Amino acid sequence: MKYAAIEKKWNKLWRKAGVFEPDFKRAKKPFYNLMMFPYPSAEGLHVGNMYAFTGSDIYGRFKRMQGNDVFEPIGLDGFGIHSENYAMKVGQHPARQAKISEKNFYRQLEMIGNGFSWNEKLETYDPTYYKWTQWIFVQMFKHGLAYRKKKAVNWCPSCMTVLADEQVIGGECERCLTKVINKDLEQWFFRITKYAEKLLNDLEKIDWSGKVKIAQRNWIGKSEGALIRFPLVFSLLTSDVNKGARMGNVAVEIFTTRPDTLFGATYIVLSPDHEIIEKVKAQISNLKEVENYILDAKKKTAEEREEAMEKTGAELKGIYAINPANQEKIPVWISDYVLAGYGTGAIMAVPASDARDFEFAKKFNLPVRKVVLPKPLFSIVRNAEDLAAGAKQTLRVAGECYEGSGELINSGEFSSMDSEKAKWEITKFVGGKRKTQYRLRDWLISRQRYWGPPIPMIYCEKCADAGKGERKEMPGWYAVLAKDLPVKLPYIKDFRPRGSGVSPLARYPKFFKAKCPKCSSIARRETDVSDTFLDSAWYYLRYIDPKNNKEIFSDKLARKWLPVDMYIGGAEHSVLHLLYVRFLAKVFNDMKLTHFDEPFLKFRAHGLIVKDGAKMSKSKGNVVNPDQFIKKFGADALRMYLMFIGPFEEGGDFRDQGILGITRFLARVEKISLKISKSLKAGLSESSEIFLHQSIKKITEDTENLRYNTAISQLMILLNHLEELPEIPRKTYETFLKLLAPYAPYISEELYQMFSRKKTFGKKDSLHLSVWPKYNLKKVIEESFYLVVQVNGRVRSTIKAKRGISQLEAEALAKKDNNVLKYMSTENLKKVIFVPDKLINFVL
Ligand code: ANZ
Ligand code: ZN
Repeated sequence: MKYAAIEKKWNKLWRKAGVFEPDFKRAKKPFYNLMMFPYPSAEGLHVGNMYAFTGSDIYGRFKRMQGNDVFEPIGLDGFGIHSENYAMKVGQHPARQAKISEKNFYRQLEMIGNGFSWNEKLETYDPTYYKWTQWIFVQMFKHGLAYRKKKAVNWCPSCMTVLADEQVIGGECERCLTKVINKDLEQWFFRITKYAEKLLNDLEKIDWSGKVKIAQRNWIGKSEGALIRFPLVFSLLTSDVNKGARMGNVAVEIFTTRPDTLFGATYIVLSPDHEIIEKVKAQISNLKEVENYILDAKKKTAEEREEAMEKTGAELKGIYAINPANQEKIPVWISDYVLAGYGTGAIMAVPASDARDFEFAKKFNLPVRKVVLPKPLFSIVRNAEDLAAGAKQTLRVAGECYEGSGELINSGEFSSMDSEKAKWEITKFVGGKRKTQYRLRDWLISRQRYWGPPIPMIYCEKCADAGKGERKEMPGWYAVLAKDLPVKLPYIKDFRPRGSGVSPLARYPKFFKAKCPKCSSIARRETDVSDTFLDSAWYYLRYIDPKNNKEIFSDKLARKWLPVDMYIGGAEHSVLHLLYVRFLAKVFNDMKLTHFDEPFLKFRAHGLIVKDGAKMSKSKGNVVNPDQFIKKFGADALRMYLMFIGPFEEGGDFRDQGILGITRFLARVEKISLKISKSLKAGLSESSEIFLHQSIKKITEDTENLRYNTAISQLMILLNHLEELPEIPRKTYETFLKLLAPYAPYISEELYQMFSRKKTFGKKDSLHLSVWPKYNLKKVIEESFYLVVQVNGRVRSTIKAKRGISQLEAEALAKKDNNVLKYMSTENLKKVIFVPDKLINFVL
């Protein structure tokens, strides 16, 4: 077969007939099959992209043949740093490079044989798209979910922009692997933390890959604890150092998950960034040392601080805190193991119950007071081993710190209380507050780069001075009016970032000079652009109505097509994209824009492809370009090979020679078409019929569960079987092609159309809209079995018999068997033992 010619022909015919275009308004069984759209920044679609797309497409084709109106859109996530960095690398302007990449990507995406609905394609850098990205920003602002704040942010010195926490992996920029540093900048944030609890709880109601749910749960990081105030005293104010003097109302609030250990708090520790340090500066007797420590700490990233081998710190001499449980005066330290951005940025240290505090106390010679003892060990001792373990534990408890729960000691009136119970009683006793804390941070949305949607905001200094603004918490700020959207990204020559902390757009007065929407004085447009993750956080909504220029999408279509039925993509997006999409879906639901609050009912993460056992990378030069393989072997062969090398959700190892097995298989599929019976009435033998139905069942179930590799194995076994038949009924061959269709869409269509007498090809004629084969359950269950016949317990024969036969029938069958007859005479038969559907034993 001439693969290239066939593929070209079918791409054309399918598109012309609209085989993969659902009828948006009239569809009866809408099924939204979505795959994460690619960012077209690199040299082109690589085999990893294709792997994911093929797996998603097989599912879509399968669902389509099962009678669903499948919608499988495609587009490009072409705004953002990935694309911009690539453009800079190849010395091209991002806007021009986008057009080049777009062409190349769409060419490749058409080649891989996916049933895309091309009419609905979209690109995030298209002004008709980002008009709505900006519109979303405006809605976020109007609903109080977008705000500005000065913050020490992650700064990538190489990309010269800020990064969201999610984009920093192990202290490095997720894109360029440069070490990330801290920088204080005014930034826009989206208030995702407001949705932390919902994002966490609703994980229960969606059918997603387990590892992604776990990653999201950890990322959100819920902790239940208490806020407790430690008043500060200041020793320089009084001659009696031991007494100290209260400094008005100055107190440090700490967050703890273990208020039960409060009596064991022997010092407190502040993050070096804690704001109270500035306020009490005058009272610190070793200020120089403290300031040096703070300077050093500022240079480190959060990651470095957390992973530091040895604890460091400085005491704020002259200042003490009062432990509110026992009124004890305890030292105040600063240390970078306490993070600024978590809890209150201050902790009470309980070295006897917390390993990090213990380490710190050991190093700086601070007191350790045990307040929790494990519940009496003897009660659980059952054997020598337990006893030994118990003894060991007791020793360790005595020597070091014990982090578990148990019984309180040294805790005043709470001594001997159960520590779990004491948690909230002690909190109450000292006037603390219960507090639920999340690890999740607000989403940093602004980027000081060029290639993105300009943030549609205007700042008016005059209004700001007058305390006026669209939202009272942000004087001077106004959203761009809906009629003025989109704020077009201008074509500027000098688009490169300079690392000055401002966007390249800030160098273009023509862009940023604006009129205040309120007072009409000269105002300044925001020059930052929004994070690419905003572009991709809502694209699935636009796909259903991409040409709508009156609204973001039609509600009617949304009710018909959304939420997405099946979403497939990489697990690396667990906490970035996949969390942002869920967040916005919830916001839209609250704004009454949509009728659902989870965007994807089902999500499956695909595995990764490696090359000869190693990760594919440009530096190793082992990146597989699908183009060459498609040219040489055809798209069908590459699709099937990719799906065959391992379970789709686990990935596999790409070996150049591996594809040959598949090409031979496809050639044999073609070859057996010569054996199709002339007579239309020809049928299969009973046993072949059974085998066919078993195969349909297995391929159906495997495909539904994305076990494509084993479905392909079954196709191969079925082909072997058909090859052995003298003749193949036409219907059987058609069934085979239908089972093959999702996997090898071109060849199966070509062979299927052999039977067509029509001159023109219409939508209804396509194999891909034919009905997926059904299996007959009765046939699937084997109807016969092998009856084991014994004489005096020894096997003398096995005879094929019908399932469910009676003892008498089995006896009759056995007595016809010559070998059995040789060993028995009916006269001295004492007993017959019969096990239905298994065995018969004649005892003589
Ligand atoms: C006293 C204590 C005693 C604590 C004890 C733990 C064990 P999770 O579960 O992660 O929420 N902590 C609070 N704020 C912190 C910050 N900004 N930087 C570093 N550590 C901080 O952890 C909560 C616990 O982590 C809190 O409870 C606090 O230490 C510490 F036996 O308070 B704990
Ligand atoms: Zn104004």
